[in-house]
Amino acid sequence: MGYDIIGDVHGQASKLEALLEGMGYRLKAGAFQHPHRKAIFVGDYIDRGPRQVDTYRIVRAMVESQNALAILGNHEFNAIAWHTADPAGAAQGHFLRPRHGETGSKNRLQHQHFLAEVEGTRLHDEIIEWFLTLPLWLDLPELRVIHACWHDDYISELKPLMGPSQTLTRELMVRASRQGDSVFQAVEGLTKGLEVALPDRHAFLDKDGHERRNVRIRWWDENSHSYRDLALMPDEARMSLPKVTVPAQSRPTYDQCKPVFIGHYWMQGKPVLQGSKIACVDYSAGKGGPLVAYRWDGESELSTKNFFVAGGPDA
Ligand SMILES: [Mn+2]
Repeated sequence: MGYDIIGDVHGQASKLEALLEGMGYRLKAGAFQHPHRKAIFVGDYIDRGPRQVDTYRIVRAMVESQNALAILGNHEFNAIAWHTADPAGAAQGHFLRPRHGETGSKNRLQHQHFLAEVEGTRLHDEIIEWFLTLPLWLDLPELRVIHACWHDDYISELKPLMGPSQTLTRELMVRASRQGDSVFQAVEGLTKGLEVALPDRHAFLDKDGHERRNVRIRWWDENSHSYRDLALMPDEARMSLPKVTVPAQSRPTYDQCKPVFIGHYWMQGKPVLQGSKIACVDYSAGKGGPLVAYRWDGESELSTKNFFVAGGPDA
């Protein structure tokens, strides 16, 4: 069985249709299908794009007809949290993802295209229920898929707490929404990427002018070692970081036992591998870039030739 691992769609249903058709999938009985391949979606189906519900319908129909597998991205996690009453503040109308105040406005803005299509409808509930059925990762016999970072310790911590097939339970949703809870850290690490604390006294100002003492890193990059080289941030801010080695215990080393596919990182340019067994398939379809897939045919060493690009850049 060949797998086509598809990047973050972010409501760009037209790009998704073009990509699937370009790879030989055809719409039959309501679901895109291929005679001898399956699609795997790396998460982030919603937010930003013009066809939120259509994207959901395409992906769900493929999953339910066994033409695709799909995992949870941080945008689906946020959507569930937005829609779930906080048991500690339900009487005050609080939700797991804040809807009020400055944070609430920021959260609503990020979610606005999705809310514009579904807010207050029965369909909204239905979509959230379906998001809760999505696993946080796939560990198939031949390959792995996770939205942002394959991290053995976080995975081992969550596994015994999860529902069948690596899904988030309501209880886990609550813990994953409480900063300081180990479940929060694990879910955030897996779906948003690995964050490391800067060494003593180092801090930088983020794009909103807030002081930050943690940075997200390119966890897959085994050739770089310092905060400055590993940090994921605009070059100008990055150059202010110390050329000090990130401690080995703060970084996962990928065990290389099989290929792992990720999304999430808003890559640009021509698709490249992150390692011989690591490939990111997110090329910013949600921000004007193309939707990208990796067409996997059983190889244990990945090849740049197997990236498939469709539907971009935006006109
Ligand atoms: Mn993401």
